[in-house]
Amino acid sequence: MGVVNVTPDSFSDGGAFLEADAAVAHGLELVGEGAEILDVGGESTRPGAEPVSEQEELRRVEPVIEGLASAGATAQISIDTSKAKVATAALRAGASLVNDVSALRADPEMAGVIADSGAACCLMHMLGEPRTMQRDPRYGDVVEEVKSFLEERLRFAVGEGVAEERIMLDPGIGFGKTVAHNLELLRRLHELVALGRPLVIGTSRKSFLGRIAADIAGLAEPLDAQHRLAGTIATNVLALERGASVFRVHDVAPVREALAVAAATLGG
Ligand code: PMM
Repeated sequence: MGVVNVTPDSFSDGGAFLEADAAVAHGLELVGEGAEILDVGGESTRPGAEPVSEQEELRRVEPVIEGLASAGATAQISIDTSKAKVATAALRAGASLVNDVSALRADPEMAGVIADSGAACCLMHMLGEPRTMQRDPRYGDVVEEVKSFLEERLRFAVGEGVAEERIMLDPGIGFGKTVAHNLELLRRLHELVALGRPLVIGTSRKSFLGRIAADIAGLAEPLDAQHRLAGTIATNVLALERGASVFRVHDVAPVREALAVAAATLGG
């Protein structure tokens, strides 16, 4: 799964057209690198990020999805949103997967939109909300808590009419988790695979990777996002070995190559 973020911090210059154009070109490039899913998002969920209005999110993502669909992108298009109206417009424009980081908790209409459209969905664990989630997150047993949350959300979605075979689950790496929580989730990922649905994993360029790399280099500040590829590859390979099946990344080509080598080595 290649990430296509249409947020001002990723495409800072130009008006709506330039922004959309650049995002479409980037998405097509990721397909060329082997992405089988493109995850288009118009609202940043980074720690501390402020929410974006529905109109603004729509303005950002709709032309990008239309552009990807009309360019004949061979990848499945995913919409990364927690808003039912944005999901509805995205599905109309050509998306067929809803990646909801709130796992159907943010918008009471979301489950119905997914159920009625027959789209696939990804339900992700998050403790708190993006603005505050990294302020001292605490768990008893992080894996057990994430697992029971995902189990409950899976049951809820099925109860609302979403077909179980179209649901994927995601532990939400970095969403209300310390470095130690993220590492424990990755180490014990097979316990989440036991829920019986495909697991999505999103470690790409996340800050815990920059912190670990800074520690070994003796630096006080985490390495920046451009210098987290080695950690991204390491964690995705480990996630593959522990049973994950969808890998949400910014750097499709190197991760895909690493996963192909790892899969060949594992005999898959
Ligand atoms: N991470 C981000 C955004 N959306 N969706 C899923 N399913 N899983 C994730 O881990 C995830 C996500 C934040 O990353 P970005 O700001 O680099 O897109």
